[in-house]
Amino acid sequence: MLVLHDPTTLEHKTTELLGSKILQALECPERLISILTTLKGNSDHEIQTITLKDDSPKSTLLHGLIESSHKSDYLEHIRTAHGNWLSQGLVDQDATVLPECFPAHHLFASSQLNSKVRSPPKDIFARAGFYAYDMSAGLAEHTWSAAVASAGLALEGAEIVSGQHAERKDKTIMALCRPPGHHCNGRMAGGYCYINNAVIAVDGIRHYSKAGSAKTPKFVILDLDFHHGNGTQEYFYKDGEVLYVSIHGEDEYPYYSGGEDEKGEGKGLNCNVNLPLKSGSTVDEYLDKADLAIKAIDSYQPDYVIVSLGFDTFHLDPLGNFKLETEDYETIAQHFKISQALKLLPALILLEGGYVVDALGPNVQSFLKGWTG
Ligand code: SP5
Ligand code: ZN
Repeated sequence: MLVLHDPTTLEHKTTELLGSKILQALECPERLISILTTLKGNSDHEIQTITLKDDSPKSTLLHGLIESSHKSDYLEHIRTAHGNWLSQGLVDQDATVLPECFPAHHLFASSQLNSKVRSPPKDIFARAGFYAYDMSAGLAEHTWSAAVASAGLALEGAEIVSGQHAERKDKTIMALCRPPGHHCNGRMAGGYCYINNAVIAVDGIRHYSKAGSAKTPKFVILDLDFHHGNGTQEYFYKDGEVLYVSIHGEDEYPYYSGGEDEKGEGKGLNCNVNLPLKSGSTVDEYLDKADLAIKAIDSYQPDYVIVSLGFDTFHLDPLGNFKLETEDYETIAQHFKISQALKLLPALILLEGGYVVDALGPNVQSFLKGWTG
């Protein structure tokens, strides 16, 4: 399989609050090194290294897609906050900007105060809390450039799977996105996510497919990260041309979304399928949910498949509580091929989470083996 990587994504390093401790974030560059090392030793895969040149047409397209799907004041914050803190002596060059106060709108009974917590504050510390909803999406020196590069990999994949790339015509691609994207809703960072790569993939394919067929394509986003992709769900909730299907830990982070009763709204009604799975679940329980996902996907009849692929479903993962083993990823990926859509359609696989560094390479390799058959 063609696997896309951009070295710029390795430069992003943050600290986070986890439990009661400030630690090096579990979402670290070594995760990608593990994947690259394993896949380089496997002749079934071709790793293509990409670096987007500033002011190239693709970079301009990428920034356009990011700006049309994410709020401009939010993006400016992600781009500039670390530099602003640094120039005011508030953070060291190699340290992370983290929030200290969040706008908790439910604390205020009156609607006047409620509207205040919805407007960007002037204070530099307050702003860090306004544009994030947790303390796992801090801003470091290279966060913005890495997040753009990560989204750039999703766009490169979109160009290829839509058949509009000059050289490559691959039907299935994995983009080694880092930082991940599925918790970002376009207004706030959270859960290690700053730009939603699945959103860029869909909007990218929409852009490229305009050059091809007249028909507007339908998408399925299959989200297999341990955590519910609240950001992706929110972005497409009223869309209707994107089916979001997620298998994730029940009642786990991000805590306020992921219920079965979240079905989409308006044109998007019934285009959102949450399949929460109990703590301690093994591959057998996982496959039962996969069958429900397949049913929803095949009755929707999509044209493209985006997979938000996380490996925090691994039994040793510090942020998950499923009991999947390395071999299970091959079984699961192979099982999804029962679906006509997943078997036949162009598919773009995007990396999301997965925090056992040494297992990550083998787990990705196992999944790709099952997916390619
Ligand atoms: C992309 C992705 O997988 N993001 C997940 C971020 C989850 N961060 C919060 C996890 C909450 C863990 N709860 C406390 C654990 C103490 N050891
Ligand atoms: Zn996750």
